[in-house]
Amino acid sequence: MKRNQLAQMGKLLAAALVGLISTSLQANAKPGRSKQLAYAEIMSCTGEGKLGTAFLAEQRSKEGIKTVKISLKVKGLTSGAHAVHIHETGTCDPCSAAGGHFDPGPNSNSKPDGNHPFHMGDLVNIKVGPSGRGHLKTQSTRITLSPGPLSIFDTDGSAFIIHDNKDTFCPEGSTPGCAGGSRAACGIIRPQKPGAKDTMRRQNKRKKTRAQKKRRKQQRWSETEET
Ligand SMILES: [Cu+2]
Repeated sequence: MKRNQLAQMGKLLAAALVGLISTSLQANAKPGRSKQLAYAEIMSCTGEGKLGTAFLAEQRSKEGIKTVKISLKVKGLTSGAHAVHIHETGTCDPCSAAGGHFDPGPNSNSKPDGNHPFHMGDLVNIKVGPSGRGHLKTQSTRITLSPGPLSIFDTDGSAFIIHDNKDTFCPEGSTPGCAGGSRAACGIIRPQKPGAKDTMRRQNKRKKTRAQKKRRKQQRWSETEET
């Protein structure tokens, strides 16, 4: 056998070995531990720049049920409740280009006032305080980040839309515009690079630490008052 042929065979064997190792790693991935992450920068629809950020994390139960946790923070919105949905196209230029509500087939109907509130991308309202700031923490089993029929990373991607008004969850468009009306903000959802730090987890950890510190401080105060 010639030296060239031997080298080529060696390369093929190495490639096959790498493939085998990676398949076996995937097969052994523990449910609940393997996480898909994504994020979105929330931009104003009226030219006021960045208004916030959203983080998404998919977790799989032992039974294989996929849940996507969502944490979305915004500022600069009017006080009150605002509709939040995942819309069907990953573009925000202009905000109307994000299309209707994410609702893949076979019986899809992405019209905001049709099939509402049963679109796969329908979420609960975000509550914005008098300061214009709001934080939404929610989860959905209607969508996935990983590949599949409900993946928001389909061929044209997906985007968050925050509306000017609240979603009244009217069934089947019984009142036009009841899904939130005009669009206030938009954020293209992008996959977070593998190996990126889980920002949502870090945020929650920071929040827990702050709450613990506050509790300890309160305890110290009450102890001082008692003595
Ligand atoms: Cu919407």
